[in-house]
Amino acid sequence: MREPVSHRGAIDASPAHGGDAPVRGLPWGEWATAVLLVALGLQLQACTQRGTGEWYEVVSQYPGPEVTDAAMRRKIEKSGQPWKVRDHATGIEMVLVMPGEFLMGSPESEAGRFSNEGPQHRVRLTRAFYLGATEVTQAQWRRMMGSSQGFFKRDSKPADGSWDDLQAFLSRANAGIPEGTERLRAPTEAEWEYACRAGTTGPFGFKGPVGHDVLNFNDGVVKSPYVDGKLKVVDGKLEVEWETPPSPGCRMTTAAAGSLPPNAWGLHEMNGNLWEWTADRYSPDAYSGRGPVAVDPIQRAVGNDARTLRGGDWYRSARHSRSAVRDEGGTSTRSNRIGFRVARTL
Ligand SMILES: [Ca+2]
Repeated sequence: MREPVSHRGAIDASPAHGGDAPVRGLPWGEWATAVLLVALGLQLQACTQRGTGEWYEVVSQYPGPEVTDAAMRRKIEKSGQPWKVRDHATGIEMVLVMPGEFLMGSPESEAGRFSNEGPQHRVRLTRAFYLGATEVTQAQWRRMMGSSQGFFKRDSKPADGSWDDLQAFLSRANAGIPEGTERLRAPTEAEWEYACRAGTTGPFGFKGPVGHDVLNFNDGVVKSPYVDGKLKVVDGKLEVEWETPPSPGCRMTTAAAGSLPPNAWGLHEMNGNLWEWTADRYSPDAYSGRGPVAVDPIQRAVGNDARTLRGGDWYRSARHSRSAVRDEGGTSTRSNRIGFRVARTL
């Protein structure tokens, strides 16, 4: 806005200039007109970008204080891309994850490890992407689908459902955006674990001890999920028959989206709460033979191939909510323990 003079040539070519008599009549008219037209031009340019190119509105240009990983902060600020955005169609808030490398899978020394978590190997992700700051909520689900979908009903809680349900949701969210261009999608398994770890190398994406204040999990032992032969929800929580009751603070229900502390990249409830669908076909030995560095790895899925689930859930022990844990789900599998998180490449 301080450079109108350098744009005088462009103003002379503008048909608007000659018709702007009141401004031209002033001694400083040329200068004022230049300012006006440059301002109008900038506004027009901004409108064009919003109208045709942008699928989001900016929530926060710069990383919030919750992004405690200094390296990721620097990458985001250097990129010039907004850190947190809100997808126009769904209302989902998403945070920017910049490219980088990490060790995927768990080391053999990790307590509670399952064999399908290895071999641990280096992965390089070459493209920045936006990832839902939380699991998809029931309010966001209803906005797209017209009806709620969640076993523990509340707008602020995550929706649950199958891979096929997610495809229906994405189909509506991406209406009008051509296939073959960037659209909302499920994250790849590698993207999911990279974002869950957020620079950490331990069992969980958060630091400090495992507790109900940082992870939604169940540290009791369930004898049966049924009471009197059926699932019983009281005050929004599942009542079960216990073999061993859990410690105080155990929820036995989903936590509201974003209610637990974020990881170092600003993502909530990656570990625990609900399992999340990823785009990869499930293969227990997916990591074998990936070489020294796997670049943007994905197990391509076709049709009804079982997909890989990540993150664990409110019903199982913390062991099942570790960052490296991998499970599988058939595409039509619905469960009150499986939800959704969406991604989109820039
Ligand atoms: Ca989760």
